[in-house]
Amino acid sequence: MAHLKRAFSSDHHFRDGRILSSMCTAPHELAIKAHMMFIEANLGNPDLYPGTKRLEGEIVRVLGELFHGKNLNGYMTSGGTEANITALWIARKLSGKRRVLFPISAHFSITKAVNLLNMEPVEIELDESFRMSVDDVEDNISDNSAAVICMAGTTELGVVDPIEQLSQICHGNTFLHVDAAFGGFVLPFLKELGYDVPKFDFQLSGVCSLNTDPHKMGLSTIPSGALLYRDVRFLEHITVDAPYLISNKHSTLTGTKNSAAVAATYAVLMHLGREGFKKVVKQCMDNTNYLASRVQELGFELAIKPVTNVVAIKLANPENVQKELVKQNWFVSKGRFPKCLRIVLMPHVTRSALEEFVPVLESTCRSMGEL
Ligand code: 0PR
Repeated sequence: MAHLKRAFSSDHHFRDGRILSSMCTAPHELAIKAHMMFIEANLGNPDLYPGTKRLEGEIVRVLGELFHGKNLNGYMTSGGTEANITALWIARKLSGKRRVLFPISAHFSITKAVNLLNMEPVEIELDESFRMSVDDVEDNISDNSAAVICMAGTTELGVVDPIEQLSQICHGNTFLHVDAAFGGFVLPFLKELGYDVPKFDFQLSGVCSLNTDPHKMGLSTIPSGALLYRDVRFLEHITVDAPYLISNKHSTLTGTKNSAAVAATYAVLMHLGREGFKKVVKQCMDNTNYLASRVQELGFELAIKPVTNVVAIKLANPENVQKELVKQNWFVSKGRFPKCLRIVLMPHVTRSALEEFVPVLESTCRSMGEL
């Protein structure tokens, strides 16, 4: 225990209020309770855990409704990486083709998936709003394309690709997967709060699958991702025989899997409901708008007007500024397109932490000639 305490105290914690880089956050207290209760559950062997399996089915149903799907299928994953790999695995098997179109703003898990599946990456440029360029997709899509991957909330800027147009291009021909790992628990509630949110989910008929991460804005415990797909037959393509199991079949990438987070996710979904999540997203967006105006008043330029709870400040050399801020125990990250300092306004980031942070950002940037 002494070793553990030492290790724990050298970690950084959300409750310190200084982690401004993460897309994960402190889980809801009920999620922690549920997680502990189901600590030995293993949906890799669902025959032993029919109760946990039922919770997973309920989550898929609730998320299906949230994302305007009808009778969607799906299951819980360890997060966005596993979900993205699985979606591309399905697309590869379904189409028998190798070319994958994805924006240069895609999360690096797509590169991993393309690599693992020995697919051929086709990187698509961004338009002037840093979204996947529809023109570039049209120039590159062909009968040889296995899939198009698009983003509903990019990791770096939180922007949403023009999915309605992509859906029209792909419909009936090419598998379209939406990576809403971050945006899935933001966009539906932003819309309810009156923000202008483009369509991104199963209400678009070309969308074949979508993933979202309860362990990001869903306030669940790690590891919690969800993959939803339109057609139950998709899964047949990745199903293998599992002779040791009562059910005889296995269709998920991981075998034994931490399933406590399934209970945690169920608990938060039921406890907060749409109204609860709306409040969480409102607080995050209020802080986003607050930070955006404070830094603009100081003379910084934003990469974009925030569309989700990410503030991206244009800098000549974000890497050096990041290093200086980290030295002062402020954990920020950086973006590439365009070069910027990236701050994610997650639920653990408080207004008072921002009030402390802004003068540090100002003095650091002044001393480095960035302001
Ligand atoms: N898709 C998107 C859009 C993502 O932003 C991420 C991760 C993934 C997929 C992959 O999800 P998993 O990491 O759950 O497999 N986004 C963050 C990132 O890599 C995760 C993160 C978390 C970053 C904590 C920093 C941090 O401190 O940027």
